[in-house]
Formats: sequence, C-alpha cells, structure tokens
Amino acid sequence: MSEFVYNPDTELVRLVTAGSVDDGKSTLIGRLFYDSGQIYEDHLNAMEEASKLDDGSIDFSLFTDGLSAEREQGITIDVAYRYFSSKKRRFIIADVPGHTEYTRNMVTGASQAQVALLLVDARKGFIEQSKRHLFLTTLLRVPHIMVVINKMDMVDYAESEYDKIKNDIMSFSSKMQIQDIQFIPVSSLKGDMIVERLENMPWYNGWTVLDYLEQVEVSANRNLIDFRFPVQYVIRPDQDTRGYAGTVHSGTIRVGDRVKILPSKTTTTVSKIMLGERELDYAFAPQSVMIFLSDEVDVSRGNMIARAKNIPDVSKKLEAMVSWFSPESLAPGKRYILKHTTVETPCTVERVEYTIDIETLHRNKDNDSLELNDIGRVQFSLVEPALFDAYQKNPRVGSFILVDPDSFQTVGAGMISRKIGSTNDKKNPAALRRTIGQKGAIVWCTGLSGAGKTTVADAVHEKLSDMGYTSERLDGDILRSSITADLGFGTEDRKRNVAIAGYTAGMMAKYGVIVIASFISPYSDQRDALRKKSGSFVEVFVDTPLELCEKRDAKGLYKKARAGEIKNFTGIDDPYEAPENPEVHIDGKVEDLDAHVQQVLDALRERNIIE
Ligand code: ADX
Repeated sequence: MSEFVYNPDTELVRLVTAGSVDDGKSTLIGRLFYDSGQIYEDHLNAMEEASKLDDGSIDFSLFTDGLSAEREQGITIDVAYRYFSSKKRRFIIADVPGHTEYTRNMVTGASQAQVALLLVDARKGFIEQSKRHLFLTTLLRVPHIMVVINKMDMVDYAESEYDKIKNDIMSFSSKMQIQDIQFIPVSSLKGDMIVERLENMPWYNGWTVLDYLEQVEVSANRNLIDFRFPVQYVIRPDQDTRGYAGTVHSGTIRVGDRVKILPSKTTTTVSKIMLGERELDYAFAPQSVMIFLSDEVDVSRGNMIARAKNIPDVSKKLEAMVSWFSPESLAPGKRYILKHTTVETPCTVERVEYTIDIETLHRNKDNDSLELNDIGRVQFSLVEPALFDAYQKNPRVGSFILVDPDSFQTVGAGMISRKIGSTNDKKNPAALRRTIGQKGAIVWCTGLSGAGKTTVADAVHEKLSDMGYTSERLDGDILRSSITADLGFGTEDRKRNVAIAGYTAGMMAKYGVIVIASFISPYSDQRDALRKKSGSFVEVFVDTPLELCEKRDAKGLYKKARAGEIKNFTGIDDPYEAPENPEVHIDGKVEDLDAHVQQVLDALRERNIIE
C-alpha cells in the first residue's frame, strides 16, 4: 500500500453508488480504496488538499458544486461524500444508503454525478429496488451507468448467472433512454475485478471497476451554453455600487457581454466580475462570483441574469417528473413550498398525470396521487413565476425540491419537463427556438383509417413531452370536427384538409415545435410537396393491411362503407397511395407500441432533432 496519491492535474470524476442495503457498496468502496493503495484518514482534509489552487488558496467550487446546491436547498442529506484518487483521476463518491425509503438520497447523490455505480447482488438478481434506482439514474440523466454485479463468489463465479442478470437489465433498460450502460461481474469481498482481475472469472474480458473509472469519458456533461445566474444577494460595497452575488448555474459570461435581468427583462451590460478579491475577465459554471452591471437597474434576490439573447422560460405553471419521498401522499390541491435556484414560492398541485409502474415502466394514468417512493408526472401552479429551463437541457436550472410547509421536511424532487400554457412573448422564430432549445420538425403519420396512426402519434407525443421536448398534435378526426368541419372526403376536400394541416404544422415547426400529425393523407404527391416545403419532415407510414383495419374497425366505418352507407371510403372505394420511401415504416401488424415509438425517435435522433 502506498501513501495517499494526490495529483491536482488529474481529472475529477463524480460518482454515485446505488443499490440495496446488502448489495455490498461499502465493501466495494473499501476494496477500491484499499487495492488501489488509498488510505484516507479524513476525507474532508483530502478534499481540501485536492482543491488547493496554485497560490495555496482553496478552490471550494471543486467540491461545493453539487454539494452546496443541496445544502442551500436544505435537503437533509444522508449521503456520505468520500474522496479518493488514483494515478489517473480523482473521484468524489456520493455513497447513498440503499433502503427503499432513501430514494431521496439517491436523487440527491445522483443529481450531479457523472457515473453511477449500480450494485446488484448476483444471488438476488435485478430486483425492484435496483429497477427504481436505474430508472431514477436515467431520469436524472447521469451520463454513464456501470452495473456492478457483485457477490459473484456466492454463485460460483458462474457466467450464466452474470448473463442472466445482464439480460434482465438490458431488456428493462431498452425501454429507457440510456446513453451508456456497462456491466462488470465482481466480488467485493474477494476482490475480483475491482482493481485486480484475479483468476476466478476467465470468461470475462471487460474492464475492471478501476480501469473503467479511469477511462470513462466524462468531460462535457455540464451545460456551458446557457448562461444562468440566479441572484443570491445584492451587495453594496459602497454608496454607488451594487454587486450581485451568486453561483453561475450554467454557461459562461464575460465582461462586456449584454445581459437581461429576469423577470423584468431589462437589458444591460456586465461591467465587472469578481471572484473573492480577484477580478475576472469571465466566469463559468459552477463558480460563485459577484457580477457588476453598467447601468443602475433594479435587481433583487431571486432575479436571474441571463444573456440578452438566451433567456430561460418564465412560467407560473409547470409540469415535472417528481420523485416523492414522503409517507404522506402528494395529491391535487395540496400545497408545498417549491425551492428552485434562489427562489422559494408556494405552489399547488394541479394534477397528477400519471405514475410510473417501476416493474414495467408503464404509465398508470388512473392514479391521482403519489405515494412514498413513487415517481410520476405532476402539474403545479406557482404563486411566483419560476425562471427555468427544462431539466433535459439544463439540469441545474431545471430541477427543484418540494418542502412541506408545516414540517419543513423535503418531501420531493422535481425535474421540469415543460411549462404549461404559453407565456412567451412575441419573439422571432429564431429567438423562440433558442428559448425552446430545440429544432422543430413535422412527423407526418399516414396510413389507412384504423391503421393506428393516432395511437402511434399520441405515444410519440407523450414520449417527447416526457423527454422535455415541446411537441404538439394535429389529428384528422380532431381537425375535421373543428376547423375543417365543412370538408368532406372528395379529392379536393381531402387535399384542402391536408393542406390546412400541413400549413399549420409547418408554422409550428418553424417556431421549434415538433409537430406530430396523423392524417390518412392518401395522395403521395401532396405528402412529397409537404416534405419539400418543410425543413425537417419525417414521414411515418403506419402500414396496416386493409383486411386488418377492416377487421378491427374501431369506429364501425368499414362496415358502413361496405354497406354503401359511406361513399369514397379510403381503401374501399377511394384510393390510398402508399409512401414509397417513408422515413419510418411501421409494421401495423405487429402490436408493439413501444417499438414503434422507438422507430420514430430513432429517425428524429438521426436527423439531430432530438438528442
Ligand atoms: S384525409 O383523407 O383528409 O387525410 P383524415 O385523416 O383527415 O382524412 O380523416 C380521416 C378520418 O375521417 C377517418 O379516420 C375516419 O374516422 C373519418 N372518415 C369519415 N369518412 C371517411 C371516408 N370516406 N374516408 C376516410 N375516412 C373517413
């Protein structure tokens, strides 16, 4: 064992451990420290040591980023932060207790982590608690997940046991959006595959835990684009000057940059930036600095400074994925204190859209409350408007916690997916697109009546909303019961109907919305014309054979058409020109909605419309 290795030039990596109580996290961490030659007496000293700057002062931002945020937010943390370093890297581990009731800590620990170590007991397999943690890790967008299948020594180091668990997890995680997931079989107790490979698992050729941690690419998972500076204090160094103190939550800013104060929207310029006593040319996340402005403007705690041309959303109505920690349920009408950046505001639960069934990952829309450890999508209305980004785009400015107004306990954590309703002012499309932070597109679902277009389109819409994208639906039946109610099904009328829908979709897409349209739209030349006009057009052919549509006949229209009660019915006595080269071809005979949604998402991803 060597002395504590400290090299300030190595990269700092934030880890979170997750898993059930007995999965052996402490042993794993201990083993990692021990076998890599680390002995730390006092991890705080080590952290201080690690963060010494050249001039001997301490750069607290190194480890306060992430930790202070939680302290500020008053979360009673039951997370132990430990520090260790190898020759190549330095690590901070948020060690999260694994009891079910500790989802709270899992959320706290994972919110800033770059790598999650999810421990699974080889004897128990992929149990509910691991599923919950894996899901939360994904929801919190921890970029890298390493599943450590532990206690391999207790299952005779059998490859088959490892494979079984790995397959279970793979099939579960295929329903989620995981960027990077790796598997490592280990025995923390005996030391296999932690730092040393040992001889017990010759069938495994992958990384050891330490190898993996030293090489995993963790660089840019911080938002350095959208400058967001929630003002924490107003400081008056003298009569005439005022400085604004706070933490750069994301992005960078330079002296001389044009900025906007929110919510007042006053525009001014940054005149000076101070970090303690030092004057800086620029500041970046997660530095805690003081900003001075060239004009005397009205700024107070809770305001936000952003770039003049890149501002956050402002809304009193929010929709968020909430992880609920309290034994008392969250239900419509209940009031909480919502703490978000430097703002605290009372809020009311408007409705619970659904909860997630953690076994199947299906949405349960019948639930209208969240119980202990539930995760679900909730709409809130706030007394004070929040200044935020979607979590997906900017985690630090897209997350909040909920506090019980009577007990002051933290009862939940939220990841904002979107605002509800539009409070956006009249901006030009480019500015709005920047605000929404996404590219618009038209996803055009075509196919016979009853092919399943609406089902696919609704599911894609819901999925995109969950992921934090702004999307909107246009549907034949709905349009035809409103703005195109005067149209019938002759060629001209159908063309007009589709033209109106296409025009509307194009306009929304121009403003950054992903529009999901579902129309029979039987004429291929008209669909091709739409493709030509639109910047991003994804034609989705929901290809269900006529016989099957007719057999399903959900609306009873095929029966009527056969009986001659309806004329010009598509597929019966009216043409349908199937797309020859659709961007997405869905086999309507296969009843696998998740797979169909995935096909559409893949196409959007390929075109860089979504991440
Ligand atoms: S389109 O041809 O103009 O694109 P659209 O998708 O808006 O059609 O509307 C189709 C829906 O209208 C069908 O799903 C069905 O419910 C209803 N409908 C009523 N009459 C007809 C018809 N003659 N042909 C096709 N759909 C019809």
